[in-house]
Amino acid sequence: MRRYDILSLFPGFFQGPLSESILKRAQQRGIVQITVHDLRSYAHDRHAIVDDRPYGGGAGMVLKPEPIIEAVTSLRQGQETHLVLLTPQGRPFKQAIAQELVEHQHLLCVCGRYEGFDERVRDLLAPDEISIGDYVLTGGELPALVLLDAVIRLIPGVLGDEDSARYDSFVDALLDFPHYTRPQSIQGLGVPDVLLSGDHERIRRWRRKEALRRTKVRRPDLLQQAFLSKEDLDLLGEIEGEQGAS
Ligand code: 9D3
Repeated sequence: MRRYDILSLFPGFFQGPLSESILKRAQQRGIVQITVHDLRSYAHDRHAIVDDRPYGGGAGMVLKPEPIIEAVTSLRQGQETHLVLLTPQGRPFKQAIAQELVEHQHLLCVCGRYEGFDERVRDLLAPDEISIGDYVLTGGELPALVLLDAVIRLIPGVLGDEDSARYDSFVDALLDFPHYTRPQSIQGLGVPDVLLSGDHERIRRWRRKEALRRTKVRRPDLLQQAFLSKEDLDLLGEIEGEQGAS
């Protein structure tokens, strides 16, 4: 069983997300154990103070190093523990990092708050520092949930067979093709004929083409990195030849 520990000043943040759907099921089935720890319980002074004013002055508070070092030392399991610090200065989270992290049996995710960590936490604990993107949040709690959601769904047995099979061939290289379900007509909008044809080879080719079209229009950066087959290049040629393809 893989273990995921979360260290946070706001343990209540996690109760909802961990008690729903796939993350809940993974815990119930004993595939993962997720435990949330209150950073404040590792502060031993009378008022359980976890933050303090920055040396050199300036706005905001800095997380004191001792509670974090104590908590990490206490929660660490030998060499097995991979320590993740969620901070805006971390390496940008990607699917490739989720695939890397799922190989660890024990992750300890430490969520920052206020202006962040005392620099000596980095010096002493050499954490894997991760950011989830270039926008400003109020702390590392939502990033920890994002990271764990992305990692846990990769564990064999967590998703249903139908879900998981779809993902092992491609590492989400392209954007998804358009999906349709019933009704066949809504407010005058129908469903592409090819999807009603029953011709599985035509459907497969159409879906691949529309995935390529979307990726080209919305995420040309992804198309640059994608491994494209001869068929993909043919389909992109067709798209190029169409009106308004640009
Ligand atoms: C406005 C304060 N910022 C001054 C440059 C620093 C700052 C400190 C702490 C900004 C945000 C935060 C809280 N964010 C996180 O702890 C965080 C985060 C994020 O904000 N965006 C993306 N990924 C992450 S991971 C942790």
